[in-house]
Amino acid sequence: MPDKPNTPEAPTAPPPPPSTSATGPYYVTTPIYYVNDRPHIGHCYTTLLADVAARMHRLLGRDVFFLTGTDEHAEKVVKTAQERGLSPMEWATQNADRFRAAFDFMGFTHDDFVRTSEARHKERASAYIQRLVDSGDIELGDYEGWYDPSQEEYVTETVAKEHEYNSPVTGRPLEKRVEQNYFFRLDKYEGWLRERFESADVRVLPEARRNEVLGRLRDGLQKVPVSRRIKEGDADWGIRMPNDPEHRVYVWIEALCNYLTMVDEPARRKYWPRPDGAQPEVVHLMAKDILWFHAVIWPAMLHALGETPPSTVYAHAYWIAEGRKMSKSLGNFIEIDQLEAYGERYSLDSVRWFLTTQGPLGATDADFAHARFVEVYNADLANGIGNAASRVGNMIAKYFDGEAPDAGGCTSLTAGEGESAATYDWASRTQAALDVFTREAAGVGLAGALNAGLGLSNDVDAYIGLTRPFSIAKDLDGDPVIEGMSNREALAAILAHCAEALRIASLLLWPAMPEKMGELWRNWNCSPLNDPEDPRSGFKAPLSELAQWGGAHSIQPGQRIAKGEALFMRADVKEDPPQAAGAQDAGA
Ligand code: ME8
Repeated sequence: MPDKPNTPEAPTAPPPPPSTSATGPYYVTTPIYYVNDRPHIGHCYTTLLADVAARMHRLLGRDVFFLTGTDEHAEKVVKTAQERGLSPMEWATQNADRFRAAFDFMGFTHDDFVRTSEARHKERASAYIQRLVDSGDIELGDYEGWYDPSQEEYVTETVAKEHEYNSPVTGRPLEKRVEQNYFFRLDKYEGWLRERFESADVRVLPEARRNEVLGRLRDGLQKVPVSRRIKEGDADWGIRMPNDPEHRVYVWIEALCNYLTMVDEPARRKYWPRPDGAQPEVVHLMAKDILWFHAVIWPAMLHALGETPPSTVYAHAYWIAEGRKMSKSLGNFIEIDQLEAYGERYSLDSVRWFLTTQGPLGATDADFAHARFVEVYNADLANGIGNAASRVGNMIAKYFDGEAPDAGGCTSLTAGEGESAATYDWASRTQAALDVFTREAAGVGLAGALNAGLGLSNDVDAYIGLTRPFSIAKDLDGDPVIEGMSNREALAAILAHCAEALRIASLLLWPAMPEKMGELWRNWNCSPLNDPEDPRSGFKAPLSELAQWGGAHSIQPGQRIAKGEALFMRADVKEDPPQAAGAQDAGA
């Protein structure tokens, strides 16, 4: 495809709002993680976001494919394996298994886990490289530059100087390297890329990150090295240049290809858009450290391959720990065993909730601080949805023998007196929450979507406070508290409203808290899953139907509502943070 001339510098207009009526397949990816590392909060966080997004879109009724995995061909894998007397593959397998185990613990529902050492990845990635050679997008040239061996990447002169010729990430010394390499002609695609960002064909989110990319584009684009000459004694690890086996494909270039290699087969091709065909949504999630590769190099590679670029590149900010940046030298990474200890004490769902709603989803870093964890746990979960569910379950048990009462056709009540009086029109309140959820999910606003669910549960709590069903129950034969209804009818209507609103809230909260909401559904006999015991069995209907007030899936009068155990016990703010079981032996 001919390249358009570069567009002149233009002020950056804000991106168009995300589509709210997205349908069709949805493909969400995480970075593939360096297999040399131990799984930590950062890896778990991005993968959790992908899991929550995948669950949200499945709930909305879309055909979802969720991919994660490990990036294995880094030089340091060879080095560490040697130090441990293992082959690179043995070492990579050990650590890839740790990632799998961590992701199982977190309850992730990825549809595939790619390891770049697998033939299915290597063969296709190699074919892409050959296509780029054939099209003239990859060519031979000399390269001299600053190489960061600890990160396996070249850094620009400006970045090298700024960090006094040390790695901007690990602080270890940079090396000057001169090599004859193959280069990808990224420079050809500057104008094309700018147009993609300006038209939001490729949405770069959040907006601060989009501005950063547009700013850097103005400095111009250079060719990108994509290979390294193999030295004598190098282990046979990685992918060779298909046209020149003396060279190995640079690990980053090959790693990016995973997003396509894993869906480049007939049954999965529907997940990658075709210029002339289906338009699924492709969402790449990552942190800001690797935005450039995903927002610039990868879309340009795809374009050169005649493929469509991803729809959304979302680069969140970082987790820090107790107010300090996490680093290897400080040894303060929150690792998976620490998250497991939190899961053990406060439930896995509370960890998922805290990370998703309090994490660095936008452009600002977020702090994992124990005191904050407990505060959020008590406010949102123990005193929030957990308490609302117990109150409603207990009252239905006590006043209606555990059978859902009949609202008698009433869907709206005005409660409270004077300034605190409020009208609760539940059909429109729940619809509004559903609209927020759907809109936020489309824009990767996962916390906003979940908070729409929490907001509904808080509404139920406030409604109970205003209508005081427990007082009405003490005076069933007294003067009507609500005009036009006996007190028994009012009590039934209020509790029916509460139960149905909480059922809808639970649907919106499920993507972050599948276990606890599954427990509530079992207690209340209202599971929307095809098989209530199998969280992967799919939903009976799309969310728009499931969450319809008074619709086919609503709580029916007479339905059993079991009290069940409290979903979340209140936590003691004075308790020390849970301790990880013990450091594991892994990583360099
Ligand atoms: O970069 N806060 O892998 P990686 C939040 N293999 N997220 C964090 C984080 C933090 N403090 N630290 C890491 C690589 N992450 C390449 C990717 S993709 C084709 C190749 C998360 O193991 C975040 O998602 O260094 C970040 O982008 C990723 O881990 C980097 O993982």
